[in-house]
Amino acid sequence: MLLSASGWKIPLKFWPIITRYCSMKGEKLFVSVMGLILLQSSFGQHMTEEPCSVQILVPGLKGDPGEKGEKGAPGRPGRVGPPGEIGQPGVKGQKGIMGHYGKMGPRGIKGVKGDMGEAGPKGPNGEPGVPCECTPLRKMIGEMDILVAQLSSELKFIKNALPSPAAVAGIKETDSKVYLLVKEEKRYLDAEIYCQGRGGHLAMPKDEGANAAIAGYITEAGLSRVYIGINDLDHEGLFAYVDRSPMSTFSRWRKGEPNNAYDDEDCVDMAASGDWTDVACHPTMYFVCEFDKDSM
Ligand SMILES: [Ca+2]
Ligand SMILES: [Ca+2]
Repeated sequence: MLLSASGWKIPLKFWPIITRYCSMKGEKLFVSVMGLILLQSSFGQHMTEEPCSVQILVPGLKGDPGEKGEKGAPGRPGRVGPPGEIGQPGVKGQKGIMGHYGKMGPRGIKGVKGDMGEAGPKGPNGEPGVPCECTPLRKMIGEMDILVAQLSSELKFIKNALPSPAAVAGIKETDSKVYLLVKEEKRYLDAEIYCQGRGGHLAMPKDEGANAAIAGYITEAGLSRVYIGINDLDHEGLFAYVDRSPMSTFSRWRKGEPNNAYDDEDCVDMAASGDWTDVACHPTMYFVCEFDKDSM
């Protein structure tokens, strides 16, 4: 609203903005209210002289309320609120479907060796051998096989018969027997057990040749007498060999023997001379074992 300023007193609350329009300079100036007060005293006499007019802009009375405006645009999002409280655990869901197979894992440790498989099919025949003059060689090999077999059996016997070298005075043999003088004092029955444990018996001389061989053995060993395999343990006065074979016609009783002295002589020893004597069975003495060559 444009109002003339001459003679008007303007309340402070309506201090206006004064705009002076100057036609000469063609410019618009804004002057403060304080300037307006000064103008009030001199404005009347200058109005006719200056080609300017001053107009004061003053807010008018409050108008009628306008029509309601249109709804504005949505406001900006508010600030982020504080974290909420921890919720209650939910109900366990149902098991899901099986996933895809994973990657192959690392190689495992070596397993236990399996059982032996069945024998495979028979292979093809080999190429025919080259002919040679093999007859002499075969004969030699055959003879060597026999020698090896004999050595093996003798070695087996020695291993079985010799408990310790000091206990044995070597071996003696005839065409069919091997005799072993054992320098280890034993009672008669223990001596027989010893001989049986090595595949033989106490020596059983059944002819002069065998008796002489055993006697020579005793003599060479420097002994006076040894147990041999003859006794009358089953029937008093009826002597037999320790393998229960009967006495033959051969015997070498010392003169006056057997006499069953003290009614306690059921076993037999042989002297270095080859003579036999019936003696008690419980004293300990050396003895001679015999072994059949056929069974060795
Ligand atoms: Ca007797
Ligand atoms: Ca006697």
